[in-house]
Amino acid sequence: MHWHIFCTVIDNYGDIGTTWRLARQLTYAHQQQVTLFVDDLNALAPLVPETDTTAICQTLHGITVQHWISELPDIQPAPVVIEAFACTLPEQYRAEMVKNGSRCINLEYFSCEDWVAGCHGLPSYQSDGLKKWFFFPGISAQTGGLLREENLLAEKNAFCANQQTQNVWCHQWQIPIPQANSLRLSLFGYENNALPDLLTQLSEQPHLVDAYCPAGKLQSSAQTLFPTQSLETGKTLTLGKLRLHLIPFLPQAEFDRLLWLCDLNFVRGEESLARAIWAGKPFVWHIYPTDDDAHWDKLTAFISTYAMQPALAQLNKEWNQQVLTTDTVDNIILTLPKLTQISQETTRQLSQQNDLCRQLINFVQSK
Ligand code: TRH
Repeated sequence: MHWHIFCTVIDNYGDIGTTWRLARQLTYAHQQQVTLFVDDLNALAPLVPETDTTAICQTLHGITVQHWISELPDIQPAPVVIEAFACTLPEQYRAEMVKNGSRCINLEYFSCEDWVAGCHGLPSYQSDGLKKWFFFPGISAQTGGLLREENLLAEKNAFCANQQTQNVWCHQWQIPIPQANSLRLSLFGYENNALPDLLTQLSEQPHLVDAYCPAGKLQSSAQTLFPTQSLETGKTLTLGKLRLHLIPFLPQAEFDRLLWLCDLNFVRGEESLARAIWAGKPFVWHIYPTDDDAHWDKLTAFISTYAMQPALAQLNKEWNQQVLTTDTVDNIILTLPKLTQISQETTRQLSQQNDLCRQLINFVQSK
């Protein structure tokens, strides 16, 4: 079956990150033919370094990527069209969809709020007769699941069990090999005023800490701790027992391994959150903040649905408030083995559900 996926990049990497991952899964795991229409190739390039940001149309990893800048070339709509995150389809194309009887899915943002289960899978009636449905990612059985590659957990287990593989991988991606028995953290996030406190509290722990911060917004928040240093990718900064590694932004296909390498993962947005869930390690989610503060409801709903342990829930809240209390980090460190065990078990349980791509295909076939 042929699929067209439309994505407008609002900000950051979440929109393109999700649609690119979906395109890959449809192509590789389900042998579907996919064209991804995206309006900003510069957002795709860090995730897929082979991207030619000047090409109108290119094939990347078996997926046709069409730069959606203005008028689309004269193309027939596919039988299934994914309108990611309620982006607006081109008028002419939409009219053709109605004529052809294409099915349109509005792939929505991940959320665990109560109303989502009631809206997932509902038809969205259109005055021009377009056949359209809502599809919501989620972690409850009443929602559409999360994207998860078929062999993801097996790959993760193999990586985590093999020190040599980890070292080779670190070397390949310019990531300093963690010190023996250190506590390892990944730090992906938006700017955050709590970062200096977090790093200071970690540096005062009795054991060594390796913190990996990929190039991006959060790196700049470390500046107040290192006022005389320039924060360049590739550098390692030292504070007491802590080493802060400013590492390159990785291709999307490698990002999981950073999470697998670490004991505690800080992520942001919905796409990296899903990856942190599959990593089976305790994590802290810096949710994308909205002007109307709706993100707090979303965060609270997630913490409750995921049944996050209190110490971890506390750190999640404080990280989003950007103020840490003194014993929050201590509580995490003290309970880390237990938190890890629980995270692994939750991941195992969630992986019993069909992943989003499988659920989406089943849904489309049922229509
Ligand atoms: O980039 P984000 O902040 O995207 C956000 C959210 O999706 C939010 O909901 C949306 O409304 C807003 O943008 C406009 O966070 P997210 O969703 O986690 O996407 C990050 C992607 O970047 C994800 O696919 C993982 C990937 N990534 C890499 O590929 N390499 C890296 O080194 C890192 C750190 C991330």
